[in-house]
Amino acid sequence: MKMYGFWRSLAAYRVRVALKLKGVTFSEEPVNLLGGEQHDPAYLKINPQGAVPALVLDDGQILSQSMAIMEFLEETYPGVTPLLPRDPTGRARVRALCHIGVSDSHPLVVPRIRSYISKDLGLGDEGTAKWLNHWSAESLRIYNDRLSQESQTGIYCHGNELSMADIALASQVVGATGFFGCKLSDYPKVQNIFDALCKVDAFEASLPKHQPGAPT
Ligand SMILES: N[C@@H](CCC(=O)N[C@@H](CS)C(=O)NCC(=O)O)C(=O)O
Repeated sequence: MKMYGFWRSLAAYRVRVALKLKGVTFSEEPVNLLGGEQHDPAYLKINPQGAVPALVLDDGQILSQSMAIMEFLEETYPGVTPLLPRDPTGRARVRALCHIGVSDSHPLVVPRIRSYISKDLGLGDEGTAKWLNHWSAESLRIYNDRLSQESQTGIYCHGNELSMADIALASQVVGATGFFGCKLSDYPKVQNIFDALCKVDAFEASLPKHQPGAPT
């Protein structure tokens, strides 16, 4: 398989981790989001949405949207590192935890939104940085509150087994602390879980700092 990604993309991070946890062999082709390559006509043929990740399967079919790709991988490789619990309520909880990051928070900080509020709406660099910090902090606060309060939380987001929720959580932490000025120590439960996740090779090896193109 081939994944179109970018070193600092949080959505590509999610798919990178999932591919590694499932033991899938893949190559990664960078799309320079900071240089606008997502708008190149050649890339728009791969993903008309102009976003990464896009996953090209061995038979040439192309998948997009990190959540849909994680679900696809789970359905295709159910026996390798299951990413959803078996019980329906557990599955609903894991998916809900995913959507806090994937659907509610991450879309507020992607390049197209940053550019629109900064340039088109005139918020400028300082206003945009505040926006990014605010919504990133809000997502970590919500994760921290839920994960602290709910009895299903274990070493990881859902008990002591890895799940998609951990992938979504880690991607939010990576963005919030790496790019948008949040302090992980303000969210102790999230910090504990993220520390545990970083001991898992798929999470650590997928971090932006290890990807080609990342600043040294
Ligand atoms: N909901 C999508 C988000 C995809 C997305 O927006 N990716 C960002 C990078 S993290 C992107 O490529 N943005 C391009 C842009 O905003 O111009 C997913 O989870 O895959």
